[in-house]
Amino acid sequence: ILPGWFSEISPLWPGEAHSLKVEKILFQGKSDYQNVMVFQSSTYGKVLILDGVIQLTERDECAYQEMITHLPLCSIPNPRKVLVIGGGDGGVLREVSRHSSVEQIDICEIDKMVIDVSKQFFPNVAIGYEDPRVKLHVGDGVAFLKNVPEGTYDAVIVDSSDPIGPAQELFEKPFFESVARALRPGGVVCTQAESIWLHMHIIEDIVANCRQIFKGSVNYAWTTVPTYPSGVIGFMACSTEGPAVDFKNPINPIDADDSHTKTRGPLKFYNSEIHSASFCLPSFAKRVIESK
Ligand code: AAT
Repeated sequence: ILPGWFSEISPLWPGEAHSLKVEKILFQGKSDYQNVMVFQSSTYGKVLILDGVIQLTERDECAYQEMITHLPLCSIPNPRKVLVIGGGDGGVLREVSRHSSVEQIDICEIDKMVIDVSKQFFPNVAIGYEDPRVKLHVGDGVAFLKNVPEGTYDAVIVDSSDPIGPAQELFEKPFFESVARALRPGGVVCTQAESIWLHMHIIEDIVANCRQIFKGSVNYAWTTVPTYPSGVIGFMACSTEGPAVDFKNPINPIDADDSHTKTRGPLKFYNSEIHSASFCLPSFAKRVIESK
């Protein structure tokens, strides 16, 4: 490990570690759930770390937050009620609130320290909390979903950390079952689904579970995030039985109307072309995902 550099070391990506040069450590704390750190990097702006794993950097957070949000919300007409699980930094809230049809945005984040730290160090991300439609619940997403009445949401976005630590259950079958229950017929879910370069075994399990549970459609999409392990990260985009959802051909474009850019700034990454393209898979991944 180089002095003055942060290296992201984890058993989830053995034998490799992406490093960022640290200018200054801005925050270090230990919450009830995880170690929380913020540092100023030389080339990616401020960086948020949980248990030694990069959650976001100011420079490339757009590529993740915009995609995990607009892939589901641009695929259905007039999303009204949206639930975010995880996502305590507020970036997904910022993106959901760009949609004028949305009336209610619930978020369930387990760790209050992530919320407070984001508000202190990442104002352009935590700006998501300023929207009056947002209702914050601090708690475990698994427990929260158990108490949601059946058919409540048009969309659920699972912005979760990796399956070691508090997010482990967010990758398991009972959790996906309660997501499906919480969605209306033809409702959509988009979950963080790891990297095709590193985690095909995790992805295989998620896809197999989702095919059993989501009777509408089950799709894998991906995006590039230079500071995430292997530089790419994927999403499971699924719909429940009901009105058909064709994720690959978005019917609710956000690009045209720009009133949402006034306080939040313009979209930096997402557009309709990249939406459709994100479902195209390299052959090695396509073989595995389509065979499940
Ligand atoms: N927005 C991009 C950053 C994340 S954050 C993931 C969030 O999920 C964290 O704030 C974490 O505290 C929260 N979380 C973890 N487990 C739970 C749970 N059981 N219930 C509710 N919230 C939870 C994603 C980073 C991806 C990293 C890829 N390597």
